Amino acid sequence: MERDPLTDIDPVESEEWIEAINSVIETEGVERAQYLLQRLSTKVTETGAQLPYAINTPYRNTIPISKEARMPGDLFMERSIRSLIRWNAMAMVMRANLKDGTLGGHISSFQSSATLYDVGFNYFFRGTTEEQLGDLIYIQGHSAPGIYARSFLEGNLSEEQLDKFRQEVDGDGLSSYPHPWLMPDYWQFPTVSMGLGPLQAIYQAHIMKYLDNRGLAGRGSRKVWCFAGDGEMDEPESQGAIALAGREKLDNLIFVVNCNLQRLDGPVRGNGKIIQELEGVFRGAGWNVIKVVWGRQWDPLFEKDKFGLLQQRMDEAVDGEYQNYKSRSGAYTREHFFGKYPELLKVVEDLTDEDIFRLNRGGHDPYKVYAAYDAATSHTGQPTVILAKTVKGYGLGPAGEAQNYTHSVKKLDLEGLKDFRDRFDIPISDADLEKVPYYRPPEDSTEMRYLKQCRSSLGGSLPRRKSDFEALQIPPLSVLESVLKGTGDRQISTTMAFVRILSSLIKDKQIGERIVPIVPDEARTFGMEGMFRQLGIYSSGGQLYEPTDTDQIMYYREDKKGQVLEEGINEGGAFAAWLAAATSYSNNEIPLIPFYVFYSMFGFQRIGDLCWAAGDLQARGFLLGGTSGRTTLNGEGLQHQDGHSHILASTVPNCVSYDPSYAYELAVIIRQGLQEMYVEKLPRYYYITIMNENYEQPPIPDGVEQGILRGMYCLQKNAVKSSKKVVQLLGSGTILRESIAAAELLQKDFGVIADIWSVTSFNELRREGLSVHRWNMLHPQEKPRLSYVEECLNGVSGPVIAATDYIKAYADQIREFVPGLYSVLGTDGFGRSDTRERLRKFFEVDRYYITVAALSALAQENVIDAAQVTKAIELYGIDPGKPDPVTL
Ligand SMILES: Cc1ncc(C[n+]2csc(CCOP(=O)(O)OP(=O)(O)O)c2C)c(N)n1
Ligand SMILES: [Mg+2]
Repeated sequence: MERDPLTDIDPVESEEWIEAINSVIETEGVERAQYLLQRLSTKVTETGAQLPYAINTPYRNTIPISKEARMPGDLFMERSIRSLIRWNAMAMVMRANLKDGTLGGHISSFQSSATLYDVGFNYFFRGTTEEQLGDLIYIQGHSAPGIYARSFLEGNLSEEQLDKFRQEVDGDGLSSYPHPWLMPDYWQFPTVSMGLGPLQAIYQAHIMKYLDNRGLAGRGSRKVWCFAGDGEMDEPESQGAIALAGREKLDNLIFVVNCNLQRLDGPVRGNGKIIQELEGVFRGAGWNVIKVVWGRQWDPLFEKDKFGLLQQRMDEAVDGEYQNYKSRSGAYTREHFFGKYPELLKVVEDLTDEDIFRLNRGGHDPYKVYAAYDAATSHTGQPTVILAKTVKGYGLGPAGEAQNYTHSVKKLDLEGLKDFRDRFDIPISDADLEKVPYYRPPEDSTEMRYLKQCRSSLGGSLPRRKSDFEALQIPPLSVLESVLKGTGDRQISTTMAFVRILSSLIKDKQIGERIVPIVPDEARTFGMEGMFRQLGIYSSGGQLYEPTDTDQIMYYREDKKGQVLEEGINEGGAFAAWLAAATSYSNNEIPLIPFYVFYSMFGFQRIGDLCWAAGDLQARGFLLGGTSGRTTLNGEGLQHQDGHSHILASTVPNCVSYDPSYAYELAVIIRQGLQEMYVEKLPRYYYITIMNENYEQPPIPDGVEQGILRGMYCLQKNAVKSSKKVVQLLGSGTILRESIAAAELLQKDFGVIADIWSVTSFNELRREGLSVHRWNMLHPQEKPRLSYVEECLNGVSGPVIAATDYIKAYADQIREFVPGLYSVLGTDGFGRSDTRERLRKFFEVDRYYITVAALSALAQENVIDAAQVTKAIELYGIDPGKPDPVTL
């Protein structure tokens, strides 16, 4: 017997065990072997022993050769097509940078993942047909050139379009990364902000199951494919929701992690192994893990590896070393990888250094990738992650293959181009090489026919995005009559009004079932728990236990057909669920109306990047920022009291935002949102803040609807022509009620008359004003137009004083459009817990401060004497030496 180089104290005994298990496999099958191992491992763990293989397997392919599904197509044909895609992808980046060295772009990422995409496009990714809706594919953002290059070969993009890569200003260029906003008929998912793709993909698959269970599913069974980088997996967003996918058994979801071992600056895990780490993490989260580490060339070496020495060497080498084997040479690999053990050197003694260099990685071997995809698509009961090992900058040779700098390579020199051309057999002559021409074989060539055949049998070219959808039938405003008519003496909050509005809409025959209420463990905070029983909480497993509150009317009812999405304490995930529902009009061809209700402080601030992606995605739906306002959410404290989400919302160009005071305003805004998004199909989404302060909700006054929607309207017109001491008070959110109280003080204590305006949206007022002023600037000789703010305030007299529960910048936005003196009160500074009254005094937005601000403005305009202001300060007990709250 040969010497076993592994540290084995009793090789004979080891051999007996292996023979025994072999005989079980041969006579009784693998399942029996699995059972016995299970029993054995249970036995061993009784002693307290830790079994590492429960979570990690050796560093090799998960699918053994004997179980690999065989790729049916023409390997050589596919290689030559893939080579052309590689070339054109590289050429488009290079040409963009030859034209203007500042345009950027990436070559190396796609070169590492070309085979991963290609096998998918050739065999697995289904397009939309009469019978089925297409698969949904999240593409790694900076691999976009490779996807364009395929579209070019397939005849869907022209050379002129490729030449406009990253030149998007004219509107006809190809966007730098996948951006549905810029290429609405092509890209489906914005992915380039690392981590958002994986998170969105998980919730996309989740919402597809939800629709399935509710009987709203579209045609056919579909898969969500998510391509991600190994570096990208470090984002908390990438891994943050994988447990949900495992728990929910999302077998419609496949992750493909391109493990090229590198990120932008250097190795992902130089001192460890990213594939092994991810294997453990995903397996622990309940995923089916398929490692595709080694390509076919290694198979014969494994056969020669009697004692697992090759495996041991593979297991012990770290990623930093693996990177070296590909950035250096075959000779280097022989010496440093195989050379560690003389027995291993023997295994490769018949191979030349070139042969050793060509020992390929799994992610570059179409056979191995095919087998993995085949296994993933037929796996049931679990999501699958494919961990494919590749080489970053594959094929670039010394110009960048596996080099630390390769992420930023944007061009090759002439030698590099020649090498690349020769390596991939691109039919371009030396003379033409310098221009880096695109290459597309003639239409009737076998390659082109093969390529087109592949796609037509899978339902057509991808990516493709559907923008249009069937408009919904939205009920008239009168269905919200109960909210519009006011509450009389009863005091309720706008949050309670919202719940009433939502209940009415859910009862509507046309749109009721399309409404998707989403909460991140906050339903009770918002008084929405009535929906638990009424609509049911979605649970793919139904309810396997009797809830403790079954005897209550509003018990915690989980249901397979539940309509409410209760996503737990997980604002990012709940928002991603909202995104999937808000884009269902496109991705599932079923418009949904999601209402995501959350603590407003944990909205835009917490998950701003997803809110930005929502704009790119043309999401349609409602975000409700609950318990909003710096002083309205009394109690809680600094990290709860939101005084700036509106400013953040205003940065998303197609997010329409409102801070209404009254229930009827809320009703009008929601009705308009439904009309704009689902009837007029405007690509926008709504952010509305709602509050928890109870007060009497007045009935809707006549003729205010347009004003509510445009951003302000006159609530009380008190001044008459003969009035001298007049001010205009603007209030938003519940602070409007302080403005109303200030008007009374002004009149009673100082004989000043105030008109009162309810401002529902300083953001919308600013947008409109800016667009009007822009028009005026560009049309100097035409009659200037008036902004809506000017329209409202031009004819009125007196200074204008605005007060809000948001930072001053919120109300300050309209300064440019306010004629005359404008002063703004807001809640700048860190929040803190106290009563509303004390908080409003602290932040200087209460009725007394509004009164003082109004008098101060009148004094500045010499309408009253400054002594009147001093009198007010004394009368209301204001301390002029009080520190500025922004400093506290
Ligand atoms: C949130 C975020 N941070 C940083 C970047 C910049 N960035 C783009 S690609 C990249 C490296 C990606 O590495 P990896 O995920 O391993 O992908 P590879 O190119 O290696 O396939 C970085 C840091 C980004 N796009 N998004
Ligand atoms: Mg990488």
